[in-house]
Amino acid sequence: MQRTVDVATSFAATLTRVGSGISIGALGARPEQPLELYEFEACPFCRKVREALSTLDLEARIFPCPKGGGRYRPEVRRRGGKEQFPFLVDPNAGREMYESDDIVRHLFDRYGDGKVPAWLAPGAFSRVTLTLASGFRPGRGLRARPSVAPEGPLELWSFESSPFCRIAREALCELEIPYALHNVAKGSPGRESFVARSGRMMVPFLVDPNTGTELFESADIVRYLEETYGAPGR
Ligand SMILES: N[C@@H](CCC(=O)N[C@@H](CS)C(=O)NCC(=O)O)C(=O)O
Repeated sequence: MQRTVDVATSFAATLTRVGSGISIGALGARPEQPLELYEFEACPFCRKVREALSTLDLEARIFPCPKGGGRYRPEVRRRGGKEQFPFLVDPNAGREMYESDDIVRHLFDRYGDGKVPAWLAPGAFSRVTLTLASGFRPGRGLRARPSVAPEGPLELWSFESSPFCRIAREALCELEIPYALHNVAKGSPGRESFVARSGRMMVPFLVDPNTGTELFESADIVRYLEETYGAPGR
């Protein structure tokens, strides 16, 4: 029952955002070095940037910064001067940026065709629906929970609007686990190599090089993350 509610509310969040991030748009130049995004899953402004990454078929190194988190928040404060999220580092452009609208504009200018889709543009529609989407997932991907840091980053194949990928990302976020995010939205040129790598076109797909684990299925991924990196009572 709990799982049904979980999937249904995640699906509702996707519908609220009219599926933004389900498929790719016009792609421009590709970054030579990976983008870095400091964010947390529940933050509506971070959601907007993740939707842009998915639409533009961009990979990113994700550094989860849930409220109360001590693993990556200090880095954002050190680099940018304040704890505000999202915070994007684009080494290709020599930019370190706050403000979701500026980040989205930068991403579409540099890695798209320069046109920000209407549902990602500044304004009431995106503000209200992004906030509503977070409202369907109260408390999920919001606060840090005790965890053990992995030795190295994990890898997640995902796309932003998948209800199941969201469930996996929320757990990664709350446990402050860094990961390489491979976006494979519909139409992504990366799908072919993903299928060659994983054996089938299904996301989320988690790889943990620290333990040699590879998993499909959001429920299994959440269980694995809790058992491996969750630290109850710490
Ligand atoms: N105008 C900013 C607003 C960003 C913002 O308010 N982010 C919130 C999270 S949703 C934040 O950083 N809060 C501080 C915190 O979480 O400590 C944007 O669009 O990026």
